[in-house]
Amino acid sequence: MSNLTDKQREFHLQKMRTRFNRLDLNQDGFISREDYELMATKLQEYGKLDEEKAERTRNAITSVADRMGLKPGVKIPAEEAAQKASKGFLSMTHDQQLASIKTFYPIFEALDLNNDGSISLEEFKVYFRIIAPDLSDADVTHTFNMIDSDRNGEISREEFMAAGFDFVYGVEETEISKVFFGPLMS
Ligand SMILES: [Ca+2]
Ligand SMILES: [Ca+2]
Ligand SMILES: [Ca+2]
Repeated sequence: MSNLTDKQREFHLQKMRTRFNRLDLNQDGFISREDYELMATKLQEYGKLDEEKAERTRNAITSVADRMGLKPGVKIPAEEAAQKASKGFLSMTHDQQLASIKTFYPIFEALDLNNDGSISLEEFKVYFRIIAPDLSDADVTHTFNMIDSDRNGEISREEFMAAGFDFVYGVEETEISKVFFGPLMS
């Protein structure tokens, strides 16, 4: 992806900024393991998970932190994380991008609170209450509807992967890209 315009690169960076701003759950300006642990704790609490699911969720979420090299004590400024992620994702070949899709699986598993294979609106609201507590119900529902591309009221694994793929790798200003992590931040 070397022939991208400045506008496309800037749009992609804006998405990554939004992503890390949302994932900086303790809002200290840094991305660290603590943010991911807080995510697991809040999913357990808000999602009223039983012990087994809570444990699986924590493992899934911390595997994401592990993949990012976030060992205990490591802190990356959110802006640096966004710049690095944008550069890294945009320099991958299409085959590398497709192969990396499986890294989204643990997130999907974690958001499917009742393990029925899809994410309901209620489950999605639990997640957004954690990453974007400032958003209105209507905004969250809009994001949900954008990801639920066949509009059957449930987000399937395939729909989640497709939306995540557009958000993480896409450079076009699609609506899904603009709302996947809530409205874009600059
Ligand atoms: Ca943080
Ligand atoms: Ca579910
Ligand atoms: Ca659907």
